[in-house]
Amino acid sequence: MKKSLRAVAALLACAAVAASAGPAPVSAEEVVKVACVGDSITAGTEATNYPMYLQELLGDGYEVKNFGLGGAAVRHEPESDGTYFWYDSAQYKESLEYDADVVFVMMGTNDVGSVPTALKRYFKEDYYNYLIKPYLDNGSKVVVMTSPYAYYYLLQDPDRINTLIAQYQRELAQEYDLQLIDMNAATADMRECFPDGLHGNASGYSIIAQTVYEEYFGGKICRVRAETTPGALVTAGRIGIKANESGTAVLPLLPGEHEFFASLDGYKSVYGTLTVPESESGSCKILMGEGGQNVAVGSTVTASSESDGFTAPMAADGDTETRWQAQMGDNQWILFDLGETRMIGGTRILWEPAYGESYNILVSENGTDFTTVASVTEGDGGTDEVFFDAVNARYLRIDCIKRATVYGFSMYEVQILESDGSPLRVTGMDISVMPDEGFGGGNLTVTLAVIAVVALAGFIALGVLWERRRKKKETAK
Ligand SMILES: [Ca+2]
Repeated sequence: MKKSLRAVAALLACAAVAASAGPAPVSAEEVVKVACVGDSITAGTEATNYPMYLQELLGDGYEVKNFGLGGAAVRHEPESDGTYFWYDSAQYKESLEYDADVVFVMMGTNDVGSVPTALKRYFKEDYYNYLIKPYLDNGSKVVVMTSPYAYYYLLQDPDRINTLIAQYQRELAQEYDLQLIDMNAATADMRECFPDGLHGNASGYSIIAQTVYEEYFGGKICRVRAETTPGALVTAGRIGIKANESGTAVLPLLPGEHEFFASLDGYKSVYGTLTVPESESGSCKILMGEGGQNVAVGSTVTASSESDGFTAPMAADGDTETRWQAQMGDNQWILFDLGETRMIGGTRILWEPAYGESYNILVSENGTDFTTVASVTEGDGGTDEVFFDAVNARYLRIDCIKRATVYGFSMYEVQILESDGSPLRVTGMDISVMPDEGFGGGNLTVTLAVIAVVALAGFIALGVLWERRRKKKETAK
């Protein structure tokens, strides 16, 4: 970083830090050095780890370094060859030499294998004498963090981390008068953010970084309560939380705009922009009507052609292993007769690798006069979800126009999604989070019901754009 920029940033940092418990930079010319010490949970991966996100949050004026080492533990005991795995490690030495202003220590998860009597004997003592004291002697401030909530551990009962280890970590901070960040509490009830039970995904690590940012650096985090359907995955930026049994998902979010996506129950979803205000907490309500059930199974299915015994009804038998296959060639169709008129709002096509690049979806009430409700021109196979304005229809036909491969069009399954008139997918929504009186704050509540119907063309364009942006982001990490 250039010196002039650094000076300005450090001044700003000074102001931010002064209001919290953070350290004052030695001079305006210097950046605040932050060391993150810990095990594989701190190390993360190159693509995603919490120190990286913390750096992003703090910005210029701060330098955050990751000293995480997989397998590192608190216990100060030599291995059979006389070396100390963590205490002899390059990470530990470099973290001391780094001479940080503040050191965040999140260690202890790997000590869970120690028997309770041994843990009791060494945990706090070794933690202080060998892990913390050298940093304090260096003049660094040390912040102790409890281990993130453990949901699964291959060889151990994960609850021992959440009870025993976390308790020792809390006691340690208290006994030695060190600031504590209770990461265990901050990461409870978010199983989906810790896929292997211990390590975070982008969401989990973002939450860890945000917790440090909020609790130590005084950063502003708003807790957004989304009310939706139980089990729905609600995603804003990198944070993704599943709604609980009551349909509530609480997302810790930075103020500002976030790309928003909520998959409500596997059929219905919402894309949009979520605007989070500068308040402690707030809520948004994401409501979609009933509907979305697949009504195609058991319908009468015919097609322009079949081949090799892969018949048309196999595309709607409810079995994702069986499939319809047309004879080789473009311009084929498959027709579903639901037996009675239903209100439908979308289809989900599960393509076999021989997928269609372009196709139209048409509906009819009488089987003679068909109306095109959707056109897909750049299909990429896999699962295609195509939503349209709710329409009454007994028949649905897919006109397969152009193949993506030399083989005949082939579909494992076509799901026809029922609608109650409300859209199965809403996109381009602006969702505002408002301060919520009844939820953790003391402010006003405004909830927003998602009721907008978006034109089909708009959906396809935005939906595809959003997906692309997301993919681009993923690969850019
Ligand atoms: Ca099938």
